Amino acid sequence: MKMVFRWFGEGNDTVTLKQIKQIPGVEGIVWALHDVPVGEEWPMDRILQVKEEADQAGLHIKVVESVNIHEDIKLGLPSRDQYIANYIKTIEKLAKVGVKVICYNFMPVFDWVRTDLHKELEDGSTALFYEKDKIAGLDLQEHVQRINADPSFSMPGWEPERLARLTELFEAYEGVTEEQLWANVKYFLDEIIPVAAANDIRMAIHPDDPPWSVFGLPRLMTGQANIRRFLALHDSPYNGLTLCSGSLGANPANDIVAMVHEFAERIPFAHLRNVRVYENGDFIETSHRTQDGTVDMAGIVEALSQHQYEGFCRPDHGRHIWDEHCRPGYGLYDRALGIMYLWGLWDMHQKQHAAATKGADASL
Ligand code: DNO
Ligand code: MN
Repeated sequence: MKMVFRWFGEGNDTVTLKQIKQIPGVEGIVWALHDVPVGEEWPMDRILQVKEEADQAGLHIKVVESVNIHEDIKLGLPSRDQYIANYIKTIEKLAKVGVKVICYNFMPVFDWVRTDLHKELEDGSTALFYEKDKIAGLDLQEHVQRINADPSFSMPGWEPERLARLTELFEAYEGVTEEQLWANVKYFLDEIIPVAAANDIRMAIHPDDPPWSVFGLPRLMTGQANIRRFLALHDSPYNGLTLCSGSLGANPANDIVAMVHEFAERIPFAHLRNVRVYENGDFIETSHRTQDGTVDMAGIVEALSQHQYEGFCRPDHGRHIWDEHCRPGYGLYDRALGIMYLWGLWDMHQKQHAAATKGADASL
């Protein structure tokens, strides 16, 4: 397991590269050019600038999250070919600087959805919160106005230009069924996966967050059966999954340990975090410890260890603790604590595995 840490870039993140380097076992950053409009080709000089900064800090840039997918690709519009051509050029450039994994998602209109970015937990820390009924009864237009008035309601991944076009987008998605979305993702993969393979970059789709349909929009990456179907669209190691335990874990019916066992070879990247799901379907992002939420974190790390997982892993989101002011979900402290918990679980299993292997060797 290779530990990496998401970093939003100089001037765009409260955490510094120096701090990241001091978290035990972190070898690289998870990065993106967040200000390049979705669909455009990433400029090489900007890519090189991030490489230079990371090099100086002693961190690598092998994992990118995300090269976002233009809405026209998801909608299957004729203009998608141009956006796919741009995507291919970006893949080729990223390969030149040593990128090995590209995380992306195929969620219509929205990336992750929450109703409160600073919900207080019992210990006085705050975390991202999702109230199921609120979303089910949400007036979308009102919510857009709320974000326009106070951008802190927005999220990384909710690109401003996307929000501005919201009404238009909703009209465009009218009548787009789940099956059409499957056809559109297949079209994208048919073009992209051969390029990714030629450039030795593993594409890693992120599950939908939350893993069910929101605002009546179709969603694909919601559970084990659909992930299986997705991976079978291109049976190649370059067509992979970002195993996000927090996203998938928001639906308690998802057995993430079983997913690790089934998909291990196809997981180049894992997001490991916990959530607590309440009986009414609401959920909150808790600390990483198994007992603090409803996701079997210990079981997931054990399963990864059983498969001798060699992919990348990041602690994903954390709570806001110790009065830290940071991007919602992306503070230093709780994510660093999460990393130490993940290492603790991992090292224990690896040590047991090494002892068992040695024992087996000795008895030969
Ligand atoms: C994930 C979130 C998302 C994620 C994208 C991946 O854990 O932070 O914004 O980065 O869905 O494309
Ligand atoms: Mn995630």
